[in-house]
Amino acid sequence: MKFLTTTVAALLTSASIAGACEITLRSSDTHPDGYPTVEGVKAMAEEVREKTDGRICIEVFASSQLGEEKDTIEQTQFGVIDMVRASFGSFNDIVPVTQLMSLPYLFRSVDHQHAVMDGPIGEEIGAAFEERDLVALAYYDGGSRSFYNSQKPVQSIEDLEGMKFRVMQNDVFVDMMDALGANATPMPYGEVYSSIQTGVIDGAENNFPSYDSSGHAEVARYFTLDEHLMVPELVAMSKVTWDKLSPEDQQIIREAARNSATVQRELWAEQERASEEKVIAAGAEVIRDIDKTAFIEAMAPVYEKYVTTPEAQDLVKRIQETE
Ligand code: GTR
Repeated sequence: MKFLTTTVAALLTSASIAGACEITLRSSDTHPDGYPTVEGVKAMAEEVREKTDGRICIEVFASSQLGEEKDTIEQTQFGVIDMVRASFGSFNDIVPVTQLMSLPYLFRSVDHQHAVMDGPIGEEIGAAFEERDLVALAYYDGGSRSFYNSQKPVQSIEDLEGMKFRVMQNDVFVDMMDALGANATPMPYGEVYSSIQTGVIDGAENNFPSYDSSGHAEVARYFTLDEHLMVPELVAMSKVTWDKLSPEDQQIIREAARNSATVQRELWAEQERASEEKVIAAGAEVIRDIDKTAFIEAMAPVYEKYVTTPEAQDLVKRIQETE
């Protein structure tokens, strides 16, 4: 009986807290609390809460609580989930232009990527999301991705031959592995740790913060810093949710999302360094002495396959020419 009373009291309390929020938006992220993307959306939530006097609350569900990335993107399209923070790589099947934005070695540096995403090209890409019932709110940093494996220190493309690597579930990354002579195993992020551990795959590829926070560094200690991908990350809102908001609230949300990108990018830079140091201290071997030019040249077939239409060629050219 006492248990019941306490439960009812707890329910009443949470109901009255929730009552302060007229609108509660659920936001999904695959990463855990403390990760820069999660903290970025929390900063956005805080600004939105302040500017709406607590009327609009954004609740961040971390650690894939609402599902794996691709599933949560679909649910966001349908308005089952209100917001999602995900890599462009997971949007490839839904928003075709993100395939081009996921091409290996397309971005030269973080500064180059910011110049592209924060300029007219970023606006253009944002509009493409809207056609798929998603409102692009902010571009976050995801650093550069490199290969890691449990077997041996990979120093060259030849070393990759025949090895099995998990990639995100999209065609560009499968073709990228083909171009390198390795085998791609597309699978959700949440399955990678056990797949490496049980030997289903030899390794995967990601940035230092993910390699660290996912625990992959524990099971795949050889990290080859080839930096083959720099994929933008996105905070998107469901168009279904967006259309229910007043123009004033939409404006507040847009601004808060933009401001949160600044927060996320600072946290990202710190986390990249911290994670690199942490995995090395824990025994990861980072292989830095590699011929990156060979990796870049090997990607030519991927560009040939995807950069075919005049529009695609023009976009890639404009990206490459952005200073
Ligand atoms: C991370 C990225 C996630 C997810 C993950 C993956 O770097 O932040 O959104 O895409 O990689 O490889 O699935």
